[in-house]
Amino acid sequence: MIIKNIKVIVTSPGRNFVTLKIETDQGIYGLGDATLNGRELSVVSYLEDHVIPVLIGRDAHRIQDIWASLYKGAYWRRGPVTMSAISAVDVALWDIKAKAANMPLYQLLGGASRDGVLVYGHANGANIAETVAAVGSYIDQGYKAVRAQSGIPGVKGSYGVGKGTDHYEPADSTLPEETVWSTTAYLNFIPELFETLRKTYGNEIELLHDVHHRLTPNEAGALGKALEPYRLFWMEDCTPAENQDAFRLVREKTVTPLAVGEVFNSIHDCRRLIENQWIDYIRATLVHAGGVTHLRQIASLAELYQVRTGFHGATDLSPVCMGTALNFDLWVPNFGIQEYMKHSAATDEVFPHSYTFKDGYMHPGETPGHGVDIDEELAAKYPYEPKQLPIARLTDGTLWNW
Ligand code: KDG
Ligand code: MG
Repeated sequence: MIIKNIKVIVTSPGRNFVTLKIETDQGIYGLGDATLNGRELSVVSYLEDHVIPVLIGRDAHRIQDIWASLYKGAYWRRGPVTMSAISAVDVALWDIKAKAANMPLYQLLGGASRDGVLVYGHANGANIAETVAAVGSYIDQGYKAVRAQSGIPGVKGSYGVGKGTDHYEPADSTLPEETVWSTTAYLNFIPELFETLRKTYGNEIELLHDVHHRLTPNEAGALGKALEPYRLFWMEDCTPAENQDAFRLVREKTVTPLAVGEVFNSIHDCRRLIENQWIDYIRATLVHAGGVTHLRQIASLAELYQVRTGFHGATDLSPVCMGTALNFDLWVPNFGIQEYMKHSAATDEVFPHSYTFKDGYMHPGETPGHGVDIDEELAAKYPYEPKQLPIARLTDGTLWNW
């Protein structure tokens, strides 16, 4: 099956998405997500200028060889732009292979290991009362796991808190919005949020929290310890992970489960974290960490060390990524949980899909491939809108980790 034509489709139905469409001589096409939030057009250029020309005429079935030639053949390995481009090609090729086999991708990977994919939703509010109410509304919708984020008194633009009644969408300004960070205010506040949540909803609901890289390892260890009575499912991105050894320091101080990896793009970003069992969940995703081919390698390494998957699934990852992730999740032996932030109605219309949600679990559906399509005519009605993610400064003006 020969690759005949490849398109990069940029659309912004409420937020920007980059989609790769690979067409073959047999009429089968595949879609891959190439969205890198706030840096979308750099991936478009990487694909159009450097990747597409070398793929035309290649055998679409040779996924492994194409992966290796894009990874090794560029000489410049890894990095979010390169790996997002490789991921998009890889996912589109797996979509094609599964369509050619006339089976949903999860069947091609080895079949279902479970009946449904446990997902967690995003609850947030300007204060504890609002966040508690938001968690309640997820429980009412059937969710078994909910991430809770709250505005912190005295901290302008706390991470994870929506504006007004809108869902939280961090990349909402042309130039980076400046937010403020106070570790002291945060550490003084957060235990009370989870204490209130446990008092209100009991112990059965799984609760998650994203620190979004803001703490030092020592502070993260202290927070994990303070949260132990509230039995979190995980504490996410508690400290930056460029230095993987930082997690050893956190691990020594707390038994609160640790999740990390949404910004990782390679197995080399998490090898030490996994081999040393410093983390419990790996969050690297199909869209940024090399597609199905590379994530399979990461998940297999993790399985050896009882580290489970917990893929990133924010709204800046398109439905194409979501559909592929759900196929992967249904199969992967060491599955933990999948993040699920509902896309807008406009996004769902541009990307018709077969995945469904019921009673806290999702299923990718039985459509051959990953089960997600694109309405190109509709997509063309939503032109690209330049948007960047915020930055965070300490109260004295020092630039911090957002
Ligand atoms: O593009 C950045 C977002 O995807 C990120 O801020 C969301 O941390 C996030 C999460 O856990 O979904
Ligand atoms: Mg996160």
